Parts: sequence; C-alpha cells; structure tokens
Amino acid sequence: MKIVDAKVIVTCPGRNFVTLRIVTDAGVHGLGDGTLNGREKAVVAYLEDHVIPCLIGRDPQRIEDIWQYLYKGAYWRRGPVTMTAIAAVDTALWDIKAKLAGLPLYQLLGGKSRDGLMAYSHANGRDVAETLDAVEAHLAVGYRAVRVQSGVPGLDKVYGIAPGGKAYEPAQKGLPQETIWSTEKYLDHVPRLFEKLRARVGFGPHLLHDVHHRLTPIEAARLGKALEPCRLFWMEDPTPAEDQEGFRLIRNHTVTPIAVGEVFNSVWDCKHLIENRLIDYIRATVVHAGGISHLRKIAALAELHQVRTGCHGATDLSPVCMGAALHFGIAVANFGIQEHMPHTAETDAVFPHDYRFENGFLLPGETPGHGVEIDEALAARYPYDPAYLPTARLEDGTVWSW
Ligand code: EZ4
Ligand code: CO
Repeated sequence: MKIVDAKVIVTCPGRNFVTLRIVTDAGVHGLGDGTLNGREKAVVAYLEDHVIPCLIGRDPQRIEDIWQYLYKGAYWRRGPVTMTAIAAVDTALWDIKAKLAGLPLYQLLGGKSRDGLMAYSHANGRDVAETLDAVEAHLAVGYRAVRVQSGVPGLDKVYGIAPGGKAYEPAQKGLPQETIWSTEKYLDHVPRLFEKLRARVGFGPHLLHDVHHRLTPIEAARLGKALEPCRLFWMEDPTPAEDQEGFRLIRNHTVTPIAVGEVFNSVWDCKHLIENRLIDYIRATVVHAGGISHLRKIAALAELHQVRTGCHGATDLSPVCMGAALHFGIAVANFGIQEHMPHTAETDAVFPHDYRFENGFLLPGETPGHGVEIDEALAARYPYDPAYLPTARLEDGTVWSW
C-alpha cells in the first residue's frame, strides 16, 4: 500500500485551522490536525515544503517508522512547529489504519478503559457575580467539572474573559494585542472568588483554574496554599514550565494539585516533572505533542508515576484533534479529565464528526477511524485570516508571560 497524495487545507470558520489529508492507493484517506495558534503558516510550510514530498510512495501502515523518519530524519528535533507537523501526519495515519481495520480508533489502542471521558468546561465572567452565574449555567447543562476564570478588579483585559459576555476565544484578528498584568491584583482576587464559589455551589462539582504561566514559584505556592480550603481539582500552569525545578518549591508548600503541559511538545519536556512527582496532570495533547504515537509514550511514563492525563482542548485545537484525543482518552489507563471548549457552529459544519457530549462526559463515536471528516468545499469558503494570541506587560511596561 502507498501514500499517493497529501494536501494541507487551511480554513477559518471563525478561527484558523490547519488540516492534513493523506490519500492512499487503497481508496482510504486520513485526516490530521496541524493547527498551531498564531503560527499556522509555519506548520503549513513545514508540511508542504519538507514533509509531504517525503511521504509520497511510503507505506501508510508503517506509522512508527514514518514517525521516527520524520523525527530523526530532520536532524533538527522537537519544537512546536516540527512536532505539530509530525502530529498531523501521525494522526492521519492512525485514522487510515483504523479505517482499513474497519474499527473505531480506540479499538486499536487497546479498547475502552472507561465508558466516557469526564469533561471540564470554561465558565468566565467579567466580575464575581457574572462568574458565579456562569458556573451555575455550566453545571445546569451537566458538566461535573468547570474551569473558572474571572475579571480582576483594576485590570482591563484578563486571560479567559471575553469582552461583553461573548464566548471566549484566545486569538484575536490582526496583530497581537497588548494587555496589562498585575500579580498583586490577581492574587488578592482569586482566593476570594473561589471562596464565594464554594459557598454558592458547594463541594460537589470539580473546580479548576488556569494561572496561565503568570506567577513566580513562590507566588504560585502562596496561591496554591490560599486555595487549599476550596479544594481545586487543579491549578494549571502556575509558573512558566521552562523552570521545571521551580515546581519543587510550589510542591513543598501546597497540596493543591498541579496541571502542566499544554505548550509541551515531547516526552522530554515532561520527563523531569513526571519523574520527580512535581505535577499531577499532564496537559500535552495529540496535535502539539507528536500525535497519537508520541502521546501514548508520554502517558505511559506518566502512568508509572501516578500522573494522569488532562489533555488540552481549547478551540484552537480542531475537531480532528478532539476526535483523536477522545479515542486516546477512552483507551489510555491513566486518563484524568478532558478540556472541552465547544467549537462554533461554523467550525462544526466544516468538520462533521461523531463524538458527542452527554451528561458531563465526552464520547467518541463508533465510525471506523477517529470519526472526524472535513467538508472541503465548505472549508474553501472561509479563507485564512491572520489572528494572534495577546501579549502581556506589567503595569510598568515590562514584558511578562501571557
Ligand atoms: O491559551 O489554547 O487551558 N487552556 C488554555 C488555552 C490557551 C490557548 C492557546 O492557544 O490555556 O486557552
Ligand atoms: Co491552559
């Protein structure tokens, strides 16, 4: 069997997505997500100029061999662009293998380890009152776990909050926006928010929070300690993870569980944190961490250390990634939770899929493959529209982590 064609499809049904379609001479094709938010065109060029010419003529059934060839054969290893491109190929090849077998992908990964994937949604509000209402609305539609972000008094634009109560979307059209950050204002606000939240909703629902890389280790330790009475499911990205030993300091001070890794792209990013038991959940997902093949290795290392998965699932991960992540998550032994930020109706129409949300759980479908397709004619009606994540500065003008 041979790969006879491969094509990159870029579409913007509300936000930009990059999709790789691999076609075989067996009449079967596969899809992989290659979206890297704000750096989409770098992955497109990597795939079109450097990867696709090497794929034509190869046997699509040799998934691991092609993965190793693309990783080791480039000489320049790792990095978000490379690993996203490899992930697109790998996901498409798993889709093809499952279609050839006539099985939903999870069957090839060992079958179901659970009945469904507990999902967490995003509840946001410009102030405490609006945030409390948003959390209740999410619980009312069945979520058992909710990530809570709120506007901070004195700060104009805050991560996770949409202006005017609209659905939150991290990337904005045009060049990157600048936002102002104050650690002091944030640290004053968040513990009070969660106290009020627990008083309103009790301790039944799981509550999560994303610090989004803003704190130093000692500040994160203080936040984790302050939040202990509110028993969070996790505190995400408390400090930039390049400083991996910084997590030991946080760990020494608090039992608030820690989730890290949505920006990680290989097992080497995860190794120290996992082996030293500095985190509880690993957030790497299919599209940015080398596809199904590599994510399985990350999860296997995590399993040895009782670290569970918490795959990234924001809107910049296309339905193709979500479909693949759900097949992975239902099969893997150490699944923890799955992020769920529903796509727009336009995106769902461009990417017909058979996964679904029911009673707080996400469920992959039974269609052979990962169960997500692309309507190319519809996709062509939404051309690429540059959009970027914002940037952050402290109140004195110093560049900070967004
Ligand atoms: O900012 O996906 O936990 N979710 C997040 C996301 C990220 C975006 C970056 O592209 O942190 O909202
Ligand atoms: Co995050």
